[in-house]
Amino acid sequence: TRSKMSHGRGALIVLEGVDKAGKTTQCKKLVNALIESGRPAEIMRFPDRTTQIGQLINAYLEKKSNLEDHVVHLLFSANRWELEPLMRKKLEQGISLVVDRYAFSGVAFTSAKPGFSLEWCMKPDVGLPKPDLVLFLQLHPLDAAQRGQYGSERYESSDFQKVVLQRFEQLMKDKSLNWQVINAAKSIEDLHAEIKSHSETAITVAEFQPIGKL
Ligand code: DGP
Repeated sequence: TRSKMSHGRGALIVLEGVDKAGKTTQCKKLVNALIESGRPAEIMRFPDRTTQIGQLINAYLEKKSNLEDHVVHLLFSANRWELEPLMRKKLEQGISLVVDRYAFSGVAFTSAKPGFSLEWCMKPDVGLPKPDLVLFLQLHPLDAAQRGQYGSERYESSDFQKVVLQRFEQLMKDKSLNWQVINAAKSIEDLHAEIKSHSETAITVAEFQPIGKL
């Protein structure tokens, strides 16, 4: 494979969006395209259900266990923190990370529950590596519903997802982050082209900048 002469760090690229927006498909396509063009890249996803904490989260999402809402929130955050050293290491090695969900899902999903403020929800993730680019795959709840039934996991109902979308919209007002809102109703290939172009720019910009903190 060809290799671009790159000496700086990798970029942290996050894909966010409501369920069914196409994040996972796009993450895979993006990583493949970046590698193909000589830019080292790896995929990550949160929650990472493979760790011990991830298994607690998985059981909760599959409704095999019930956990108090604050506890769940902190477990999702702990799951990101346990991978923080690895993320930092990869970025410093010049590997760009394409991440399927991050702290913004954490805040949007928990704050969609009654009694949780955005502010409280953001606290546990403060200090995590700051994304160089957050791609928000925007999909109208009606379009999401057309992509078939939601599964049987927790949070998979259109009423809850509507509130989640509102919370994401509040988070996007934070101009200290590089949010790019992408219309996810278009074709997989068109979406991919747009995501790839934003990502290449972000990688170039991030290269010689320090890793930021949330
Ligand atoms: P996924 O594996 O991408 O389908 O995500 C699993 C579900 O968990 C999905 O409905 C979104 C939700 N989720 C992801 N991250 C968090 C988080 O940090 N906190 C909460 N409460 N929910 C989350």
